[in-house]
Amino acid sequence: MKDQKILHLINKEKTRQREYVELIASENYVSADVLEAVGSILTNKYAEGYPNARYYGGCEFIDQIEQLAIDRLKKIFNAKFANVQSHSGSQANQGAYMALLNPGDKIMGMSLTSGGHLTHGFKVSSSGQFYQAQAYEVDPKTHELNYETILAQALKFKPKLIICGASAYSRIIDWGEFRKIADKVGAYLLADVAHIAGLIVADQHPNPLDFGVDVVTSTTHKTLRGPRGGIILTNNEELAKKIDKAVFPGIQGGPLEHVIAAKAIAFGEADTKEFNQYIENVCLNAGAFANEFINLGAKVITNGTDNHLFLVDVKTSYDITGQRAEDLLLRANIVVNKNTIPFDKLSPSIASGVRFGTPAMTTMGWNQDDFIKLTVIIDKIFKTNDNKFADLQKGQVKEIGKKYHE
Ligand code: DSN
Repeated sequence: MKDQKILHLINKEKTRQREYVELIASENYVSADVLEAVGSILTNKYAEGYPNARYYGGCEFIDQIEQLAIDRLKKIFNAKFANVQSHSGSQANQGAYMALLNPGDKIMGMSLTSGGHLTHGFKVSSSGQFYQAQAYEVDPKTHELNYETILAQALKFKPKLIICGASAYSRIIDWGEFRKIADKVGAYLLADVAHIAGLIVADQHPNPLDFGVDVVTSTTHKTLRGPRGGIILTNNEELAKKIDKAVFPGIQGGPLEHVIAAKAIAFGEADTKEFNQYIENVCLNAGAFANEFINLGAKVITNGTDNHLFLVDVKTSYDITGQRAEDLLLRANIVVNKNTIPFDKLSPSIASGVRFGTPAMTTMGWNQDDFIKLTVIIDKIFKTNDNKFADLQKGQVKEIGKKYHE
């Protein structure tokens, strides 16, 4: 690379990614093939439109690449229709909303503090500004979804769209219950499976398409372990046509075909026994990780996890904020994100919780034993709440991951 400034920074980031323990639940390490496709000459090509119906010449090979991505995605999700052009998960949601709604329509999604996403109707997001949004919460006692109270709220609010799916919810989502609620109020149902897409593909979480969910959106870079990007799926032909129109030309121009090629590769990788085993390990590791926190006396939201992530209430458990916890762990080469917990009194920029996830370190080969050892160190760091002590834990943290770097 000729640009020495950028090269220098990329190399610094490469070292950071190798030396830090990555526990951000939405991050992962992609394969060399995915990386190669993202950095390929496909980035040179404009291809507005869809395979065999483009607004630019010379799309012969691009068409085949995008069609492969579509076909592979349909196969792994057992879906009838797929759009692979969304640049991100947020744009997948934006595209799906444009296909299903008119400005001003009512939508209902999970609140940010209960574990929902900004694009599920939060006030600062376009989803909260273009549509009349009302948030549902998790149950105040169990912190799990309470389908009865969501139904009662939906009957009152009468949304045109109900959004299910989350960014920080550690339990199985019952798509069937959501379908019943949507049917009772005559609403469309959208499942945003960005976090659990890999689990669905590997049969570790039910597939919303098996329960009649109208539209499924996702990112491709979390548990699915592909490049950064978005996708939209449906089994409804009419909706599929509307979705294609909404994505292009509705909200996007030229698709990122280098990213679409990388998506195709990741979908192929996800269609293997090795990927199923990987996802099983991701979930086993998360279970062991959460249980060790509980054994050490910490408060884990919902008292455990069914998936790849969980939240620790660090305010109640250790009398520190999520921000302080994040800062302390960074000193020990551990990367997490502070996260609000259900009914959090602190703002998202300080937060009372930390979100822990296992997808990235499981890709690096970590097992349950490694996560248990790490929990003991994290627990001590939080209990001690001292910068110097946190700094000193770096060596022990490195020791756990050492065998995977040799
Ligand atoms: N999806 C969010 C996360 O879980 O990190 C980012 O938007």
